[in-house]
Amino acid sequence: MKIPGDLLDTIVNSKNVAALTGAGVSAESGVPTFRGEEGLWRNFRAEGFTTPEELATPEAFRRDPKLVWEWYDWRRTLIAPLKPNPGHLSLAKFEKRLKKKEEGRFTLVTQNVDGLHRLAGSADPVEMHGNIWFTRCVDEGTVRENRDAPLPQLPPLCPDCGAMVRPHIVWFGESLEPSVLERAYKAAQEAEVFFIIGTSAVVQPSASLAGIAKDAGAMVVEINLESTPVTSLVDLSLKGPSGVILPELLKMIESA
Ligand code: BJW
Repeated sequence: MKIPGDLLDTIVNSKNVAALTGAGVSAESGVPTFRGEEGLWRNFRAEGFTTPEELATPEAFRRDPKLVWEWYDWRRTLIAPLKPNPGHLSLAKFEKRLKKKEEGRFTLVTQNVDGLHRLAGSADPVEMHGNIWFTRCVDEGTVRENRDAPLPQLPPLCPDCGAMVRPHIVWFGESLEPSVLERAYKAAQEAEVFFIIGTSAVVQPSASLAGIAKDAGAMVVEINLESTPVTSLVDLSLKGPSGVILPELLKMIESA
């Protein structure tokens, strides 16, 4: 992997770094991505269900909560035994390294709901789309961790009030939590270097973060197997699997 010297210097010397990750970062752990040939969307469609875009909505949940929960229960059971890969682990190491610098800051923003960044050691990831291991009571809004996979009862019920709970996830058409959005925007606006890794960069508002970082003066680095709508704006595009590129990049940073 070749990185122009001046760009590597910027990465090595910066004190404030942010990264936005997507499903591609977890692909090498065995978590299916959403779009593309082997993506969750296409395979689910192939099963003859309603389109997943329609399924991952509050309307679908109101119409058929059991069907929506069956999908989540299947995904939770698939993800439960999976481990962070070298991509997740390198991001956690990069964060620790940066935080040792005086005033060093690293913000990990993720669209992933699988929780693998936390397992890898990332301290406080900004989970833009929620977390598949948490449920939310539809009546009281209470959020609880729930690691049962498979779940004993579908749909699961709130242990306090007996109402249904839903996955603590942001579906299409729903607003992101304001505090989460604020942290993500702040990270993009203040970063000296902004990484965008393993995302197709089509879902808003996450996809806009790279442009916000760029407009605020950051150097933007994309890591992906393929080009995306943001490739044309980035300063450096590293093509390949994040589980290979990120450890290599970390090695280059450490030996610079
Ligand atoms: C590798 C790799 C390897 C593979 N190494 N790389 C403005 C304009 C247009 C539309 C909108 C807009 N604002 C809002 C919208 C509507 C909508 C939206 O964006 N729609 C677009 C699809 C057009 N957004 C919303 O509804 C959001 N809410 C919102 O903005 O509220 C206000 C509002 C509402 C309505 C109108 C206007 C304003 C909420 C979005 C929530 C998205 N939730 C989902 C599903 C959650 C359910 C669940 O997980 O169970 O989150 S969608 C799905 O996509 C999931 C993901 O987090 C998200 C992003 O996917 P990601 O991570 O990019 O995955 P893939 O599969 O797409 O890409 C994988 C990439 O990895 C590929 O590029 C591969 O090449 C790469 N890759 N292996 C490196 N080893």
